[in-house]
Amino acid sequence: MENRELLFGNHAIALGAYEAGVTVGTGYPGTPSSEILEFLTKYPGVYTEWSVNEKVAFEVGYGAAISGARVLITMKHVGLNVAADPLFTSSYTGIKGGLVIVNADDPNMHSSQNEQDNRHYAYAAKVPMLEPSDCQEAKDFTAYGFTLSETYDTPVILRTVTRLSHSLGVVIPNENPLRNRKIEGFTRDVSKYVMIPGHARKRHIIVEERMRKLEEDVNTSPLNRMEINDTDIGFISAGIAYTYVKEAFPTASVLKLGIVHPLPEKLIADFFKQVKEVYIVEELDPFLELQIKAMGFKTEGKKYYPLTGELSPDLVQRAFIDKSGITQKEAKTGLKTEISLPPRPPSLCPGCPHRQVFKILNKHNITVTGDIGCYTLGVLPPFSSMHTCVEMGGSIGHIQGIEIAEGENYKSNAVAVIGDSTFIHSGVAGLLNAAYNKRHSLIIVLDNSTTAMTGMQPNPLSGQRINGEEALQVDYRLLAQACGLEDDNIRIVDAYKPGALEDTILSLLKTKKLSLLVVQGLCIILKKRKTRTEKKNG
Ligand SMILES: Cc1ncc(C[n+]2csc(CCOP(=O)(O)OP(=O)(O)O)c2C)c(N)n1
Repeated sequence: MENRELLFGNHAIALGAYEAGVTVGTGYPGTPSSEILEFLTKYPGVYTEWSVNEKVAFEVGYGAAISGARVLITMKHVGLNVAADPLFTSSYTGIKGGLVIVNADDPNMHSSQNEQDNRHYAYAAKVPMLEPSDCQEAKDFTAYGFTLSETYDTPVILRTVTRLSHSLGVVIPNENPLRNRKIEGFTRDVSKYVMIPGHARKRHIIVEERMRKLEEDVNTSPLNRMEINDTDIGFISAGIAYTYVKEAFPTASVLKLGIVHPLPEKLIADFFKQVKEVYIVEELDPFLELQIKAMGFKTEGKKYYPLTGELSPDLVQRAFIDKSGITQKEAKTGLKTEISLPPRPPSLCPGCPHRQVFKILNKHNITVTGDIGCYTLGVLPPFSSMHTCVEMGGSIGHIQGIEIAEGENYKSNAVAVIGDSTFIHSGVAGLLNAAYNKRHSLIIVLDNSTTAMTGMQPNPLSGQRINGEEALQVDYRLLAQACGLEDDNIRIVDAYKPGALEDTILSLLKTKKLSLLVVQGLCIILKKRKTRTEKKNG
């Protein structure tokens, strides 16, 4: 009997990478992608790192790939916005060792600020995108991604979603993982890797040729398959939505797309020839639908179900019940996957070191430009002390903009609030910008020594690497001094000393000078974990 394992989608992705000979994994945490790199770290012979942000993760991974290593880069969907710049041009240069970028979308925003559909990135950057439907495919498609990447000399995106990343499924591991691949190292090739306009124009032509070839080849790829059953009704679907279609309409025909970019036009035409009525089922944007309609096929999709949130087997069944030949009665006795749970609004943990700061900011009616992390919950009562929150690192830019727009009338009772991981991710550039452009705001870093929101990953302010080894711990004071802040306007205070904290906030605001206040207090969950471990170890 084959060896079988019950794995999370994210674990299956890590295993797929390991089996395909990956020796380098980089990324930045973000739900639902974070565990992939943590699982990968446990495999022997793989270097992994939490990079300071997704753009750097991409660049480090790219450097390793053009040196011949097989590389996995992981991030959540908004992370790809941060890494979009190198993504687009790496599509021009190509790679050498296989490069797979795992992009984790979060339909329904279980833990995200938006629910953008990142299939558009594959289209726009002209790179192939694979979309697995279950845990076995998560492993197999990841491994296949490296072959595809090397065959076509292109980065490949593997798209997962929360429902897959965080689901458990049976996975059959490969008994003969491809380890000990020879890594040639970097070979200079200026016209390929140096994208000055003269080189890039030529590379763009290569990219378009590559896309034409891929468009042809995907028609016969085993990742795209037709399941012909009842030919009165059929669905085109991919990823997790495919599993909903199968549950909702087990007897319908389905064209299952494992490669969502580029689309297999000939295969699609063949499906339309065999099936009378074809509908498209996909979460978020009508990405497949618009392209398939543009190919000239008569079909519908989003007309029958929402553009927002997640789908479910019930929702898909309700959308197409009239057309399917299934009776309402049969449907009612069939699926019941939607359970309404009582709402459980999140809140800052009892004992969280961030609570005091928000209490003080609320007491003094201070305007707060906010950022992303656990501390975003400062927006909720009883604190009600966050007034902007858009993207990681945004708070420091927002406060500068408010100051500029208000000019002479700047109330100067505004502060930017940002977590330690977020500060390192993209806040430092904002601080430097504020110093350079002579701003006067107070920036408060809520330092709990971890990236709490995404599951306690270390960062350069917590002094540890992904594998637990000790690492550099950035010195706030030296950093702020290097950006040009005056020593008196750089303060580090204990989060659990509310009196000193309040005095410092008010006195720094009074100086009307650019100031950095670091509020330090270990994340309460991490503190409890540490105490437990210490007790266990005697
Ligand atoms: C571009 C981007 N990458 C990743 C994330 C996921 N994410 C949300 S908050 C956060 C960091 C939180 O850490 P920190 O700033 O230290 O605040 P804490 O949660 O510890 O209070 C991350 C990585 C995101 N929202 N956007």
